[in-house]
Amino acid sequence: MRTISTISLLICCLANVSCGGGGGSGSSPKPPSSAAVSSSVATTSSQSSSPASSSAATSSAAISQALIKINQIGFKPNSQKWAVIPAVAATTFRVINKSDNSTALTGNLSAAATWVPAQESVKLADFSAITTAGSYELQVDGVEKAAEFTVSDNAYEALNAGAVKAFYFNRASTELLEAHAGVYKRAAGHMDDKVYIHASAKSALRPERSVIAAPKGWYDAGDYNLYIVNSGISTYTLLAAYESFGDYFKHQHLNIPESDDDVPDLLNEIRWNLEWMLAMQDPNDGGVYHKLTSKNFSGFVMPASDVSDRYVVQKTTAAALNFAATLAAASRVYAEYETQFPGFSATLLTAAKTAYDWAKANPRIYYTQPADISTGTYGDGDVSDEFMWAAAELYITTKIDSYYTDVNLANLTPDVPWWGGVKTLGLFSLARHSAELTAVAETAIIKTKLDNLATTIVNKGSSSAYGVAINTGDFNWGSNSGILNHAWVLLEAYQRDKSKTAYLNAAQSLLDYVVGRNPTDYSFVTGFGKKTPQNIHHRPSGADGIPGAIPGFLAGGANAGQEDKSSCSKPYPSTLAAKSYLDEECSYASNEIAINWNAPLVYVSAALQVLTE
Ligand code: 9MR
Repeated sequence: MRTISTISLLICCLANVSCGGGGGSGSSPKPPSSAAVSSSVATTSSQSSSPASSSAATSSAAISQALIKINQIGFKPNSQKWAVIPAVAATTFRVINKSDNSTALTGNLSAAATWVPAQESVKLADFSAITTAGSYELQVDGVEKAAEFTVSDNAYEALNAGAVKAFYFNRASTELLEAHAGVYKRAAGHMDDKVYIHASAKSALRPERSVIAAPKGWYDAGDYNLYIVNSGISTYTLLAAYESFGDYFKHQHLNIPESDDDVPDLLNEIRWNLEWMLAMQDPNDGGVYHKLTSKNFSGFVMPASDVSDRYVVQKTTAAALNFAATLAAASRVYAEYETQFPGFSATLLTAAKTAYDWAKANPRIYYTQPADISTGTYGDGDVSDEFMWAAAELYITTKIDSYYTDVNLANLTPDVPWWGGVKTLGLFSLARHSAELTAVAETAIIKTKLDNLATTIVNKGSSSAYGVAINTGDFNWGSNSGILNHAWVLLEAYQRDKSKTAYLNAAQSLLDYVVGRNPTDYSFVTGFGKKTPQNIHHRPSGADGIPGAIPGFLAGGANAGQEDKSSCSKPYPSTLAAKSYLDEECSYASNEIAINWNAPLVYVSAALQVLTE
């Protein structure tokens, strides 16, 4: 899109420097373990600050070297602001304004409580009363290091732009020019203009080893393959962000090749992937191939050096339905841009409908990994949720009531979405569009179902010593995305009822977790925060010869499964769930990146930027 507003932040991102503030913090509905958290804002700016490190009154033996856990990006003036403090003896904290060393706030800490996923005893500091833009330091006697944080009106704009730009960095079939990619420029690879039909995907009109073209799209993750199931949820998540915060995205400039057109850059970026998705449909029957892949994962080489043959593999029901849902949603979004992309919206809708019809005629074709293929599977033996999602999106876009009937709302028990569980995505869309639906839509029930899920999440956080709505069971492969998907639920529900500030605050806490308020001390977004992943399991980041990681990518995060531990020469630092994170390239189970992990980061960072007023 044609504006030049955020170039400076992109320079910062392209240079792979820390784009966030110092340390930040968190927020949440209520301090979980104590009613004792209270604070008072200083009335004058002349009070002197205490030393940033140890208080003179505290003996060195009692000083904790553990860090204060805090959002490292910063806060908006009206964000709730929380930090997790090691359980030292102190019962109070203070906030120093760095501009003049004055004490801006003093407050009480909550009582110590143990956070089970990390077996840490901690206290919480609530410094939400700091509502003036600036740079601050949070100090607690007995904690060696103070924590820095910033407050600003545009707290999450750079993070959000970086998270979207990561999709550009993961584009297949194209050269990345220095003008857009800076030091991360690279030669084109995976043109995918000659892709073989794998034996598992053969049909009369497309026999085994016949050739199709299916270029573009985003690499799924740290590998160079593309999978429809995961592409679908990722693309929908970005579309949902656009549907929710279109005015915000209309003003975002990402410096991507299409930035000079008059289409929002987010939609330019999404279109790159939609074009690939369209090519993954067999025009002869409407079925959709599950993935486009090499037979095995490539080595850690740049795209241009991976010249292995590429295949489309097996048509599946899950792929057809993910495709149908995503393209139906995209059709209504791109209808706004008919002048720029003539016929695109209609093409998307036709493709969505034929894929859905194929799925209804082939309702139980599950992915089976062929013996000669070893890349990711995204296998799913239950596609009832995919049917609900696709039906919901087709209904919203076409207003044809029979699609609504297919949703079967009575059977939809919402849960936090992930690539294998997508029914709640349909609920999100129905709730977002409830004002435009036909008479058959049970809008009150839709809203209640969403509300109930959001309430469950808030309650989950209310007893957490870290003040976050996650527990030991949430630390699985890609946990950071699950954590942000919890926030996404809360933020969809909040937009439907803005009196529910507990939803917004619980979502803030979840973002805080991902960008620093967690036991690892990492902000899990490359290049954004004080301590960020350097060695992500991402082929271009590993092979480009440039130290550190390409910016804007969310690492998978702590994963109690530690499925990769035998592949890594370095051990995980702990067996505890929330500490099972290893910033090593070998750690595909905790330190890979993926498009479906970045997508909720885009949604949540935009939401907190826009909705925190
Ligand atoms: O995100 C996927 C995770 O839920 C699974 O547990 C894991 C193992 O099957 O696979 C993850 O997806 C990977 C995909 O199969 C291939 N590209 C990289 C993805 C992220 O690790």
